[in-house]
Amino acid sequence: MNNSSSKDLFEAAKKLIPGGVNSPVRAFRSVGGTPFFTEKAEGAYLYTADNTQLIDFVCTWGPAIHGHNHPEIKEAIEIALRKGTSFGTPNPYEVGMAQLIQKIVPSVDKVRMCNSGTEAAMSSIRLARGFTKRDKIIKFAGCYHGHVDSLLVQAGSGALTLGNPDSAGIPQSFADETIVVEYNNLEALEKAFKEFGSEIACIIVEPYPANCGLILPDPGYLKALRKITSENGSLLIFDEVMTGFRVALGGVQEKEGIVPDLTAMGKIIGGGLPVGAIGGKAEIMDYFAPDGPVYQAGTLSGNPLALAAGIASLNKLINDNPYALLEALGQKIKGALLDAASKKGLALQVPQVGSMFALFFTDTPVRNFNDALKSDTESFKRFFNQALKNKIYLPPSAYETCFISTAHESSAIDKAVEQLTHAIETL
Ligand code: KE4
Repeated sequence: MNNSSSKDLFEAAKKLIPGGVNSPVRAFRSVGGTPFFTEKAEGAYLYTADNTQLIDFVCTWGPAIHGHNHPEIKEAIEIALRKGTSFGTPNPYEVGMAQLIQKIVPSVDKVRMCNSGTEAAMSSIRLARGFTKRDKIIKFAGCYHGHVDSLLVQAGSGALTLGNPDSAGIPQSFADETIVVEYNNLEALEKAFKEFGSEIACIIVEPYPANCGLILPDPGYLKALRKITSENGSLLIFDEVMTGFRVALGGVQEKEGIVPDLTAMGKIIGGGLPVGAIGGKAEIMDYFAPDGPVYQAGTLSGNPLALAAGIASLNKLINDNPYALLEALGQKIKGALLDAASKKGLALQVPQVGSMFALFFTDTPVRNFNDALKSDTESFKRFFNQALKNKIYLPPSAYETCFISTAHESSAIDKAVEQLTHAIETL
């Protein structure tokens, strides 16, 4: 299929791969059109099978914080590759990675590596249940923690509901153990603990929900999650698969000064290769087999290539400390979008923190998933497609978050500001 167009590749893919994609969001279903196929990625750019160069604000959904195909990460992989791809035994990279995460993430004494954010979330709730000997878990409407049966559970209409499966193939009995609460709604959370407190093993939360667009916590909200879990003997799990090492070196927990009991991690710590990790307090982590009774395993967990790439990525973050730059780039994009929208009299919210931002076409601030659902997704679809025509690639869904890399700093950010402004003007 070399030198084939995206259209031909997609036709072939649809005959062999469900929906023609290996992850649903890539199918462009909510924005229409045919997804482009990427042949190569470098810095802030994707190069498609149609010989188009796009400025990329997806950054492979988070890992590419230094831009795509960074030479230092590539070199680390090449050095590891010379020694082999996988051993199935402990290897020195696992110690190196665990030392780095323990040094960087405030709440982490010990780390268990796995191969995806889904596995990290799944294993962390199993660990919480094993440690507390309780079955119920609380998640928040709009938060996504990977395709874990007990977390693919949607809220009902209320601010607090017992879960309903959010996918076919999930028994109601699995969803029955999941309580879904509205984010930023303390009253609903207190009600859940009043009703189920002694049964609740954990809260799992994206501290900055970024899978329903981007939602930021009310002042004091995250501290309240810490307080109510401690008071009820439940664990607080931060799912920092996206925010970890991105909004600050130590993630949201460093930025907000909160110490969760467990943290699910992924993306950046794999430098673009498959990775996930669970980190937390030693007394809890030691419940994982082989020391403890909670089973968790993986053939490729701690893979030397993925960890070599992740270690290089983390060391670069430690050495370069790019967070002020990433914040400035995020604010530049946010300011340009809001200026263009206000000149056009268009209702637009652009929540932004560091190198993460999202767009809600609505005139009211978005504080929870219900607010997000009220935003105008048709306008987002038109904006997405106009931006793509202007060679800017945004996440192909109104309920995702955009990512900026340090590689955007040079000409890419100015070009993107110009083209995104133009896209708003044409709406
Ligand atoms: P993975 O299993 O996809 O590595 O991670 C699951 C996951 C867990 N927790 C959070 C907070 C996440 O954002 C994710 C995955 N993020 C999506 C982007 N919204 C991945 C993109 C996709 O599904 O293709």
